[in-house]
Amino acid sequence: MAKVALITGITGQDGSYLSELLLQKGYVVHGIIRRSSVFTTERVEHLYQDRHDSDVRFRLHYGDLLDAMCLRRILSEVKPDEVYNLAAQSHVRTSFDQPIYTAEVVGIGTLNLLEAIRDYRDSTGCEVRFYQAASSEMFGKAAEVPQRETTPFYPRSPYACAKVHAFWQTVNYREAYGLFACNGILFNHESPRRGETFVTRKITRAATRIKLGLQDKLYLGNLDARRDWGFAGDYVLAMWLMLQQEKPDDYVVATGQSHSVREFLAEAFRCLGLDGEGRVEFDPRYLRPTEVDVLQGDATKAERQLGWRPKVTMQELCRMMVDADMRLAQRERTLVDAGHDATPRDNEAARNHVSSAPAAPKEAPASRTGKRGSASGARSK
Ligand code: NAP
Ligand code: F7E
Repeated sequence: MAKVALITGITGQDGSYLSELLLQKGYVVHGIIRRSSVFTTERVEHLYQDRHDSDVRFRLHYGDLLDAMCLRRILSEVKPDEVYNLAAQSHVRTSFDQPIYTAEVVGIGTLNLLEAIRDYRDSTGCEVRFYQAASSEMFGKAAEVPQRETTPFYPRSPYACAKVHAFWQTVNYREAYGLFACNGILFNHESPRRGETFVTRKITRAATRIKLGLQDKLYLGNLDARRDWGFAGDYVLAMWLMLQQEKPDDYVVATGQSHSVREFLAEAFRCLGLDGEGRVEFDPRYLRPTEVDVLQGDATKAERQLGWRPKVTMQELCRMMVDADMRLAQRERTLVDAGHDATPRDNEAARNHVSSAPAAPKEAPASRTGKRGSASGARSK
C-alpha cells in the first residue's frame, strides 16, 4: 500500500518541493489550502490531477491551521501516515506588524494540529509521524557560531517566539504522549519558487529586471546581516529522512556557510555582468526592530544520523534563481516591447495581495518601480 502524507502549507515554497519528492517516492499526497479569492496554487499547478482521473495521488483540501475542527475532519478523511506541518505566516518582518496573528498561526496552529493528531491516533490506533517546520530564527541573538541542536534559543521576532513555542510543543507531544514528532531546525533555504518579498528573491527579481531595463533601482535594508542560504529542493529531503528514522528527534539542517546580504547582492549582479553602482539604495523601512545578525548552522548530526548533505552552494543557488528570474523578466520585456502593459494595474494589485483601494500610505513597491509613496506596502518587505 502506498504511504499517505498530509502537508500543511502545500502552496508554499517548501510544500511544492516536498510534494514533488513524496510523489516521486510513490506517496499519495494530500495538502491543506486556504480559501482565497485569488488562485494560490501556482507552485503546485504542475502536480494537480483532476479528481475524475484514475489513480489520483495528489489532492487538496480546504482548511486552515486556525480551524481545529476542520483539521480533525481532514485527518479522519485522509488517514495519513505522515503529517508535515509547513504552514506559517513565515515572514519575519511582517510578524512585527502582525504579532498576534503570527503567534496564532505558528504557535496555536501547530498545537491545534498536534491535538488533532493525538486524538486521531488515540481513537483509531493508527500511528502518525509528525514533522514540524522549526527555524534557525529561534537561535536569534545566537550564543555561538555555528548554531547546533544544543545552542540555546534567543528569539528576536514575534515569528521566532512563536516558532519556539511550536518547537517545545512538538517536543512535549513526543515526551508526554509518545508521538513520533520531529523538529527540523532549518536554516534559510531559497529557490526560484521563493516568495518575492524574501531578500534573495527580491534581489534576483530586481537585478534581472534592472538588466532588461524594466526597473531602475532596488531598495534594501540591512546588507550586513549574514545568513546560511541553502537550496529548498535539498532541504525537503531532510524533512522526509527525519520521519523515516527508528526514533523521533530534532535536527539542524544547514549548509555550514554564511554570507552577508551584500555578498548575495554582489553575486546576483556578477551573474548578470551588471555594475550595481547607483542601483541599490538603503530604505530604513526594511529594517527590523530587532535583527538577527549571524546565522550559520552546523548540520553534523543530520549528516551523521540521516546521511543528509546539502548539494547546492550559495553561488549555485544564486545562479539558479537569476536564470529563472531572467526568463520571467524576458517575458515581461517581450510584452512591453509589443506595446502591452506587462503588469496591468488590477493584476498587479492582486499579485501584491493588497487592496487596490488607497490604503494607508506605507512603502512603495520599490522592487518594481524604484519610486516611493504608493499604497502597495505589503509588496516589498
Ligand atoms: P511560505 O512559502 O511562506 O509558505 C507558507 C505556507 O503556509 C503557504 O502555503 C501558506 O498558504 C500557508 N499558510 C499560511 N497561513 C496558514 C494558515 N493559517 N493555515 C494554513 N496554511 C497557512 O513558507 P516556506 O518558505 O515554504 O516555509 C515552509 C515552513 O518552513 C514555514 O513554516 C516556515 O516558517 C518554515 N521555515 C522556512 C524557512 C525558509 O528559509 N524557507 C526556514 C526555516 C523554517 P497561502 O499560499 O494561502 O499563503
Ligand atoms: O531576510 C535582510 C533582513 O526576509 C534575510 C524566512 O524564511 O528564513 C527567513 O527569514 C535578511 C534579514 O529572511 C531586506 O534584515 C535586508 O537579516 O529573506 P529574509 P529571514 O528573515 O532570514 C528563516 C530561517 C525563516 O524561518 C523565515 O520563515 O535580509 N534584508 N534588506 C532584507 N530582508 C527583506 N525581506 N527585505 C529587504 O529589503
